[in-house]
Amino acid sequence: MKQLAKITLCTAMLATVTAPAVADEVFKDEINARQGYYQIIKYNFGILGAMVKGKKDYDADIASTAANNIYNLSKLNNGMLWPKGSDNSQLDNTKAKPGIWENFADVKQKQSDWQLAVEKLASDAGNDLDSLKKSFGPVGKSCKSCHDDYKAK
Ligand code: ASC
Repeated sequence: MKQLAKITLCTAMLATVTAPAVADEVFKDEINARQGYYQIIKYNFGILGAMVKGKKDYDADIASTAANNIYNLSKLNNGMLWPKGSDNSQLDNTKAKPGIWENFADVKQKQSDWQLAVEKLASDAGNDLDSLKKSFGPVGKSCKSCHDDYKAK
């Protein structure tokens, strides 16, 4: 019995040592959820981008809906989707860099800047194409500033 207990303990310890293979599974729900979140933002932002670039006719209702969708999404509390260690130095299924957790104050600042830009976009997008164009650029720039620093290519 003692021998069995030892074997069991050793097996458990070995499982802990080889845990990185399991890590992908540990944060899978969080990573899937945050990627889905950004996909919905991208879908809505893409509609606005097509209007801004003249690839799609400007439609005030659609523009307003898309911008307000992004605004509402910007208000989600997504803190639970960013567990420490769910980065691309540990995992293959994410482009999130470890710097996110090392410079968290900067990330939060960038997020709140983005929210402000999105709020303006939501109030302007349905007015006319010129208003949409003016407010669209700063949101794209804000997205990019975080991606440049914290999202792998
Ligand atoms: C998009 C998209 C982004 C941002 C960014 C803006 O449409 O998918 O990540 O705009 O490229 O610069």
